Amino acid sequence: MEVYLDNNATTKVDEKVFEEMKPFFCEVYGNPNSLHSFASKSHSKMVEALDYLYDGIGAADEDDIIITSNATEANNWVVKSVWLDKILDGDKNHIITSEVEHPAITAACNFLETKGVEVTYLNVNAEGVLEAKVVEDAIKDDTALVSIMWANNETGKLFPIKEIGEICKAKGVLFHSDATQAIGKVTVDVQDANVDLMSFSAHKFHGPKGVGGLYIKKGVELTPHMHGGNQMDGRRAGTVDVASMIGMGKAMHLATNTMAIAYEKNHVGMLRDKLERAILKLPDTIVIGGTGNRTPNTTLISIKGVEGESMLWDLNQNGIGASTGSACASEELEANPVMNAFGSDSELAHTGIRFSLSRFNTEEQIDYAIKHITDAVHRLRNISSSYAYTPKNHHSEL
Ligand code: C6P
Repeated sequence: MEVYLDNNATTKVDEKVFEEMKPFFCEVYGNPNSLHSFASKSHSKMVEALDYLYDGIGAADEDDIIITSNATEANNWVVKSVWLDKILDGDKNHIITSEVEHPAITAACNFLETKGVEVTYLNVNAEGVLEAKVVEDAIKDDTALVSIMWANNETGKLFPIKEIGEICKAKGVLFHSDATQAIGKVTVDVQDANVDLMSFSAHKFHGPKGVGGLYIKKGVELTPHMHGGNQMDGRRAGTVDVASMIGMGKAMHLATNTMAIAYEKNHVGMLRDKLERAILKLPDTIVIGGTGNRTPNTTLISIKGVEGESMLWDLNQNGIGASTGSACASEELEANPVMNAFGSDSELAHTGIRFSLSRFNTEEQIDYAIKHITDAVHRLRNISSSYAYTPKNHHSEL
């Protein structure tokens, strides 16, 4: 059996999404900006896709959603545009973010630091959550941007976006949220949350890879990301990837609708909890950051005495795909910043395994995964030099 439990890295494209995209390669291929019927067929389907995107994130008609290649591009655009508009061409010099953002934010901020910009990387609390008050206290007169993720990719922890949005609005500071791991898992409503800018990637919610978007609230000025033609209101010039955009629209429609069906009826949460409960029955296991306030599909578990990489290898032998953290840091041997945010316990950082589910996982798959995870823990602890079995921790359910 194959069990894919790495859906925070990427998801399977929904067949319905793929079907929707297919005609736009070889049959309907007109440039949507041309003035003939080959073009208008693409164009009308793109309008439908945009409508799905607006509905899915609760955007107002007068707001903008600009198609990008992914969330990384959208995040970089925000950070660098703020530098150009508000720092180089303005009187601000300070950006606030958190220590647990994706590198698409932190690396862009690190780059700005080399240009003399002051960046504050806020700490999360013991549960891995950023408190809104901490953001409020960090805002200064010269703060140009607050960028805080909606949900963390490794722990699944949800951040108080609405409260932070209200604080930023009251203080007149631009507020961006990276919602890459929230869309399709929890309700995301940009108006209710008072966000000015929000990034997302289609492949995290069963859409294609290589396409994403940036929500821009009406009235928010950003230097165009690409200068050129007048596609995307001149904010990101270049012929858009029509098939991918249409796929992303359909995926958003299904994810936000399916959320009502699968997530709200708690199919995904129920399976995640079953998996988690079974692992936690093993001695010396903990959920990093605890079980409160998370996306329903994610759990980050530390299994004492079991090196994360060895566990992944063992599971992979049995057709189970999981990860030790975010996919883009998986070749680095150092403990990543999210794990480090929980303190200096390097064992915790090296024994963390992330399981992230999707609406396509079944109970049969989870039962299979539980069996193989349990076996793997037993095997790896037996050969571990750092984990000594005692009568207390050598439970019979192993
Ligand atoms: N996180 C993970 O395994 P792209 O690659 O641009 O589609 O998505 C980047 C990105 C941005 N923000 C957040 C919160 C993310 O989780 C990701 C992707 C994957 O956790 C791959 S590193």
